[in-house]
Amino acid sequence: MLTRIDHIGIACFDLDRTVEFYRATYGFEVYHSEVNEEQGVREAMLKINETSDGGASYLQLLEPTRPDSAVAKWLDKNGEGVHHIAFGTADVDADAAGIKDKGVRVLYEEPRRGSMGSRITFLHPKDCHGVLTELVTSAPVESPEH
Ligand code: CMX
Ligand code: CO
Repeated sequence: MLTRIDHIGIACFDLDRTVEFYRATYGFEVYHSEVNEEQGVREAMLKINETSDGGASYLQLLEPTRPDSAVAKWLDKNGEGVHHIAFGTADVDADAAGIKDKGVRVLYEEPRRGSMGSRITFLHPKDCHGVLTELVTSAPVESPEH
């Protein structure tokens, strides 16, 4: 069951400048940052609030690390902006299977590694009314590393 908005993914050209915008404008601080080579991103997670399912909602700021990455390709075409939304669930495998049965393309056979040791998969935007949609199960114990 999908129980929260886990994050909104925002593509940017310059992660440090974008982080500074969110800090200076809204007072949001970086909760966690990492490079995910498989996804081709350098990212910062800004925690916005905790949620009633025991998780939290974040903004995920994304800068591409290589030109052939999904985010680089999207930035070339669209410029900066909202790239995807992510719903949180306790069981990404079960939710992805159930959604696949409804005829929506799930992009990965098996969930892959996301931020902070989470397990993630994506639904094709063309099957979701134009919205690239991610499903996330957080790691059992979140251990932020800066
Ligand atoms: N939102 C909405 N539509 C999108 C999109 C997005 N983020 N990315 C691509 N599309 C649309 C394109 O506009 C294009 O539409 P048209 O055919 O009408 O022009 C169509 O989808 C195909 O796009 P493309 O540019 O040819 O790109 P690809 O098909 O090569 O890749 C996708 C699209 C969704 C399969 C790819 O971006 C992907 O695998 N995404 C999942 C991984 C990812 O996004 N990782 C980065 C985030 C990591 C994280 O959150 O941790
Ligand atoms: Co994401």
